[in-house]
Amino acid sequence: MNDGTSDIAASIRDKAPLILVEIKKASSILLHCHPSPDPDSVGSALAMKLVLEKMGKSVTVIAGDSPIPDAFMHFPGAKDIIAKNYFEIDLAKFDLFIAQDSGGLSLISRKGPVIFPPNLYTIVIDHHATNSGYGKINLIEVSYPATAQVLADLFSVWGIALDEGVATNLFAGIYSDTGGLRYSSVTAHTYSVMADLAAHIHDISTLIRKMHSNTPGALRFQSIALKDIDVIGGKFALSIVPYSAISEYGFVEDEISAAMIASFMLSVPQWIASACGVEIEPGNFKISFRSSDEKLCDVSILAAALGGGGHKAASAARLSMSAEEAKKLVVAKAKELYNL
Ligand SMILES: [Mn+2]
Repeated sequence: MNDGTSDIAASIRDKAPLILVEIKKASSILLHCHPSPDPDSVGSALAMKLVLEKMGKSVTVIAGDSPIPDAFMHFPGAKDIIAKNYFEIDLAKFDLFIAQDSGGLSLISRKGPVIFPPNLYTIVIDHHATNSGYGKINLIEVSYPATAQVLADLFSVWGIALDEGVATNLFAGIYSDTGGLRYSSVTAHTYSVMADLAAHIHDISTLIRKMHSNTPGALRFQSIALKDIDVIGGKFALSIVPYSAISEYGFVEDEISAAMIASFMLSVPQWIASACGVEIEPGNFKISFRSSDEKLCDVSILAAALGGGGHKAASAARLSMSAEEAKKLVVAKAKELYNL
């Protein structure tokens, strides 16, 4: 009989006891959210916080470089997140830092060079293939679609009894990082984990409805981003949103999700990959890439070619140039890398 735990990745079984030893030694633990946090970042931080507090630890979650979007404030424990970045806290107060869902030091902060003081033992828990392994212990399971799924299995190996707070945060993280269980990184094991989590959530439909919520501003942004789509070789959809559109409508950060647009464009079956670039400030683009078929089109290669990184099906980069140059560059690189 498959009890659902036999599919837990070997890396998690191997590292779980080592991580637990370090947690038991620690008294004050720091967690963070990555810049432009998504539900996997926030949900993983909050789930870990709730579990560590049950172990009697003092835990601080910092928001990091970006504010926590209002849309995530319903995550259990979200109100306790401290609105500070890595450079605004006294690192001497902590003896353990668990960096989650962050492939590199720039995902801890972009406000300066991230250095871990000697008092701060660092554990990395992540699922990004591009993770350099910058911790003393690195639990990086690249076959998993979300850090929250790594945590769900880690907690299961530790024998932690789930409660609604932990389950809700992990469910939100996995649901979001899989595009609502749509991406190819989703396995039967993911569904098994989600079923376990769902069993502890009393109103699952309300949670899912909240995960799909919009604001009027976000809808307006979507209409603008979807207005002019370039399709390269009939397969690769590209939307570039210039700063003029952002400033004209006065969009706020939560409303302008390049990742959301890139994912949404894949609802057209012929478009197997997509990119959305948003000029968040003049000459500065945040660009997200998505692929519905990572064998035909691995978008981590394109992101890497543009100085970014991520997964085969979901990646991102930053570009410093004009909207015209950004469009030209992405078109040229996509044509070159994918023979479009
Ligand atoms: Mn993630």
